[in-house]
Amino acid sequence: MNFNVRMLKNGIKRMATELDVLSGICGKEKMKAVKGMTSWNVETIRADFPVLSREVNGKPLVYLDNAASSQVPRTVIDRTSKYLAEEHSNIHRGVHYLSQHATTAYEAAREKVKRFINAKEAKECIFVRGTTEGINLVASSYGRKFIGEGDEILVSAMEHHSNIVPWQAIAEERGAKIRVIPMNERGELILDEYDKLLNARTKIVAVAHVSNSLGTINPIKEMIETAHKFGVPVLVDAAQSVPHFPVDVQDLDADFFVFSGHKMYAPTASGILYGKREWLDAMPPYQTGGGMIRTVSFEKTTYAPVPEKFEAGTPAIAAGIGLGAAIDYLNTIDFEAAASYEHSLLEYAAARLSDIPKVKIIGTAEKKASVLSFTIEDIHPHDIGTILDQDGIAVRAGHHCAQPVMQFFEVPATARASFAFYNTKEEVDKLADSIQKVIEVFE
Ligand code: C6P
Repeated sequence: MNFNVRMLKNGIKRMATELDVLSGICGKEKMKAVKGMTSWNVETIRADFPVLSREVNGKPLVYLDNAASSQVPRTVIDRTSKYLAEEHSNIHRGVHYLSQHATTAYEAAREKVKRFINAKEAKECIFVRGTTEGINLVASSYGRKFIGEGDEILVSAMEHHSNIVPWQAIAEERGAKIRVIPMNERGELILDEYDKLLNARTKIVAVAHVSNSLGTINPIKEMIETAHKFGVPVLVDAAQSVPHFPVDVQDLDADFFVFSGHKMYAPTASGILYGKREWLDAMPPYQTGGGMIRTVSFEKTTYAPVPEKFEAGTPAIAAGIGLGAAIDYLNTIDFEAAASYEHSLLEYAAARLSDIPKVKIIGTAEKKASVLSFTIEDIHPHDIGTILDQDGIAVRAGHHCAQPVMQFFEVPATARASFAFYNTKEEVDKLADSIQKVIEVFE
């Protein structure tokens, strides 16, 4: 096809889509959101994810539980299967062909992670099973070396339990104290209070990049800069940011940066703890055993350098290679455009749900990503989730492993829709219609 004719055809197609989506919608916010959605070819992207074409309860699946676990593209499924079918072997141990091949593939995945988050060295990227394991590693290892009696650990009011409980455990063990950065009614951290909490006793700040229960994007670059003025390192829980927009650990100057593969289109049991080399070198091992040693005798053991020091035992090899494939996949799409599309979708969903009487959105920060938590008067979120499920719509209902957030907003739980770049405006409309149905059932 002639290039100009093709451009013209694409332009007409785009205009038609735009007109189509604009029809039946009113309100400035909705119009703005819809406009942002039209330059992303969501149908092409959806075709990459096999599960999205299935039905649930006789209805097309509407998957809005991406904050819990995102779906996996065909390329990742194929790469993981290929490893299991043709390349499976233990790594870092064998001289034989398969072992060397698997080692190369696994280490190539580490290199991909390094480039994806812009770490200085691949050695700074430790493979872990997920965010929970990564935070436990830092809390335990950094904590045993650097946290003592009377020291303080700063966490925020909107943390996932995985970024609270490991710190409580080490605080109890070491005689340290947890201090909490408060938030306002919109679900935004109060930075003036944060500044006041930092002091000479503060030994680490542990904060979410994006809240899984509210969707708030925290100003972590600014928070890291402030902490560094006090010489305090910062751990960023990036479980909910890495899947949704590009990140750069050097630009953020994060000391530790942790995320899970299964929320970024990779298999479960894959995840990364990034740590600045100087911290990782200074920290003792977390788990000990095979793979993390240099020499062992009954008198004395010496440890391997990073990353091996923190990777005791046989790792989740297929999952690690799958994580590399997920990064390859993200590199084939325009991730900035994906983020902008997703944001428009979130704004559209917020506008649609705000129009429904009785629905209350929990978490109205100015800067948000992916997550829309809501309640419907006194209807229990589990009932909301169950009725939506009958329409093939998957949302999460509960406390989202963030009970302090529920306590702050004085709700037992919320329903939560969380979006990925493969979700559509039509799916948001189905969500809104189904919520209407929930209200009618309980009237
Ligand atoms: N949040 C959710 O539905 P793991 O389970 O280790 O992969 O990730 C734990 C975790 C840590 N921090 C944040 C901000 C998270 O969102 C999660 C996982 C899921 O919100 C499951 S509770």
